[in-house]
Amino acid sequence: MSADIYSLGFKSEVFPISANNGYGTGELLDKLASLIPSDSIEIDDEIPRISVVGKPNVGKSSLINALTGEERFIVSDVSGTTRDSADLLYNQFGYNLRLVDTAGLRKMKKVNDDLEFYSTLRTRRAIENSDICILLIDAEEGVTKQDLAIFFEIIEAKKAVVIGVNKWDRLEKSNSSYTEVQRKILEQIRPFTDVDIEFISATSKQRIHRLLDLALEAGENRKRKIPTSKVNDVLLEQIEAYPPPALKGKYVRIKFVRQLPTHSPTFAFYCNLPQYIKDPYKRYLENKIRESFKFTGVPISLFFRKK
Ligand SMILES: Nc1nc2c(ncn2[C@@H]2O[C@H](COP(=O)(O)OP(=O)(O)OP(=O)(O)O)[C@@H](O)[C@H]2O)c(=O)[nH]1
Ligand SMILES: [Mg+2]
Repeated sequence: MSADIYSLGFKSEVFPISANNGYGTGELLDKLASLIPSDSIEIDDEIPRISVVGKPNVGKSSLINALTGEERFIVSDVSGTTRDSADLLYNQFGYNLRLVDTAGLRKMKKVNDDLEFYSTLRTRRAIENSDICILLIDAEEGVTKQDLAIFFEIIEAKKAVVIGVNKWDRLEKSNSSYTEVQRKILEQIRPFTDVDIEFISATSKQRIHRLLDLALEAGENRKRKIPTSKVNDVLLEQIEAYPPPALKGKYVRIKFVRQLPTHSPTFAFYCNLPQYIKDPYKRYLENKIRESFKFTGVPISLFFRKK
């Protein structure tokens, strides 16, 4: 090996390492990384990863097949057809993203056989591993408990989300259908209602690209970073207009706000008595952030620190 390296004209460097305690391995890895030409590494990070999630039989595999125009994933009437997550690179029509088909997530109570237990775990992992989730719900059934459980799982994982109401072709529509169905969904997903909803049909391909565009937009919103000066300009004014209520005769003063450099939007509020800021006021601040900046489809975290 070393003879080959010399014959290729490489200069060698010696790195003392220990495989037992890891001594020196960091330096070795740094050196190796520096030797790999950067254009030979695929920067996977920049390709958004979109998982299609939802309960069994809602049309997840159908949606991905409709987008790709291929019968790549098995579609059937039998609930639980997809047992494992599978992803593909989607680069048609100018898109460049990863699409992940997942197993229908059931309520834990119903998960009784091993196979299903594992597909549930894998779906959870698919959510964890994605940037954006398309939550499909069934137009005829509306939002069920199962849908809500998945929705809150996405929110908990701090992923971007958009809701697709699938099998829209099956509904008798009146003019008020859209707004009526939308209103009901928003009612059910409270308090996090800053989410886009699109009505689609995977079988007739109706509005499926519109749904994908909204998903990508939510992904962009998740990456949004607001400059500190702007955050302070906007929020300190709102805070002054409606300050946190005094507690036990003590005034709570928020002095400074900034967005932290995290993967999903996180804001830190620096104040004299962080523990005195209660949930209703936190909701007020979150609403003001949402009104002032575009974070549709994205959970926001707020932290209160002493300063
Ligand atoms: N009418 C109508 N039927 C649909 C639509 N999308 C899917 N279906 C049907 O719904 C059934 C389930 O579709 P799948 O794509 O297998 O659903 P899935 O969510 O992948 O299901 P699992 O893998 O079992 O979780 C199939 O019979 C599809 O033909 C739609 O937009 N309209
Ligand atoms: Mg499937």
